Amino acid sequence: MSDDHAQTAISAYGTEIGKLAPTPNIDRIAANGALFENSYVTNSLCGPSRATMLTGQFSHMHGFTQNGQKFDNGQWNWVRELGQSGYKTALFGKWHLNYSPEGAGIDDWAVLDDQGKYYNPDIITPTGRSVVEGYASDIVTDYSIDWLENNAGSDEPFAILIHHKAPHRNFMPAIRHLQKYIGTEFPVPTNYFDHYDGRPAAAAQEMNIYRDMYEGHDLKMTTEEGSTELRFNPWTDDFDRMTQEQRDAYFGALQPGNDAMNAADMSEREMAIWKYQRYMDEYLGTVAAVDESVGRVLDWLETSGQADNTIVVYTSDQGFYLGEHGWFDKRFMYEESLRTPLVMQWPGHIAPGTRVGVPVQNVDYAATFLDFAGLAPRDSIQGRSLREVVDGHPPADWRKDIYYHYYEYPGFHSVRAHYGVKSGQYKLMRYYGDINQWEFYDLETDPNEMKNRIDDPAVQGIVKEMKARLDALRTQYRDSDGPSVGDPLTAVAKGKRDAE
Ligand code: SGN
Ligand code: CA
Repeated sequence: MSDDHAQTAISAYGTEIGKLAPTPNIDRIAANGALFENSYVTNSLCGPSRATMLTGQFSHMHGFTQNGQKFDNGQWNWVRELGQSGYKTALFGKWHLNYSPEGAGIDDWAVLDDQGKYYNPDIITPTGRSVVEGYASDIVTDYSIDWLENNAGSDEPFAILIHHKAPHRNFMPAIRHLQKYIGTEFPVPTNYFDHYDGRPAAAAQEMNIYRDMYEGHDLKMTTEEGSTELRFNPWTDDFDRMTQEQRDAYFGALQPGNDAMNAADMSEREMAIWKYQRYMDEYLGTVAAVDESVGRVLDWLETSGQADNTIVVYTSDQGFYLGEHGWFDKRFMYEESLRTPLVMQWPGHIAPGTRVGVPVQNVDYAATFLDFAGLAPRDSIQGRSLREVVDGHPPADWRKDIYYHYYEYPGFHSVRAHYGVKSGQYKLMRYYGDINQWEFYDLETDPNEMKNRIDDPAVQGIVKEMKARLDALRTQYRDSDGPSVGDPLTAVAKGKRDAE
């Protein structure tokens, strides 16, 4: 698993970016097995997603609705269950549900501290914390291969979770990948200069590339030609912890681009596009190391003889914006962050080249792993096993609708709380709190979600039907957080009611 990896940045998904920045090793999994064309999260944020994958429950059930909360490591999770059934279990990389996975029932672990650092990260193990010199994605892979060497070579079953920090902010590639995409022109999304008409919550966000990205910390822009001084860089630790050699190599590679940018007399629009290109160079540079990591693990499985009897899954904790609507980050129920990559191989069980079209969600993983391991299903799980789905015979009553609920507001990037339903080509969303607003999209005619048609008389029939579906999903999944679907609460009325 990676952190914040957009589907659009994986070549197996057939995207324009994928053509310019291919991911051959992630694609190997898709070629050996299945690619899920409609794979979604339930709450597009790190902690809640991870808790959902572990427990098979929506955020309101496992209780971890927003980052920064403390996940109860004692609750049921599929990794512990596999451990109790004779599997050796391990976790390397980002946990982010708590300080450490202590108590979650995982045999061996070494995790990054919180979000983790790209260079020379702090690593926490059961015996304490230390700084490990090197690049995070390589370190996580080294630990993982080492563990596999020592634990996975025999006939005993194992489960390993390899959780990269990349490509999460602040997007720092390994030295060897710094030049990889410099000079590549990435296609600027058609809605990069979105004005958010009719979408007040989209207008109120703080995750715009050309307005909110930190010019020093995120984009590594210098103050003037010839200078190495960074522009706005509120958290210096990411760069300060690098060795002099790493820093020289890193900033040396970016200096020509920075100098040219400072020397040029760019309009605001040209600068916004320059920032987009720099963002892509850096983000996709970090993806390159993740892809190499996947390749190393697949190679290990193949050469050790374990590949034929091992299920390999690649996913992310959510999707990400690569300039669509002008954004980075995630959180919104719009497509780019609602979608998450999912590919899976299991030789002899999943036919090579399988494409799964039905909607699946990360709430399905726990049920799937129990089922694949031959363990009994569990009542507390709200998702469903993907076994028949990957076999190409989804059960007749497979879900048609997916349910989504985002909570973290006030919070980083100022995305209002909202819930919603996606059903085929239609999407209905409701923001609640200080912005109270419904949105409705027909993705067939408006795939970029630019035209909120909630008040369009022509679609009132389907809006009504979608509201009923949303209401049914909230009942089915037992979500009573936020206003009920029938509650006509407006921002003003709510303020009044709170005052009473
Ligand atoms: C950090 C990032 C945010 C990001 C959150 C959540 N800022 O706070 O941009 O939205 O993590 O990300 S940073 O400059 O400190 O990196 S998540 O993947 O953990 O949910
Ligand atoms: Ca994330």
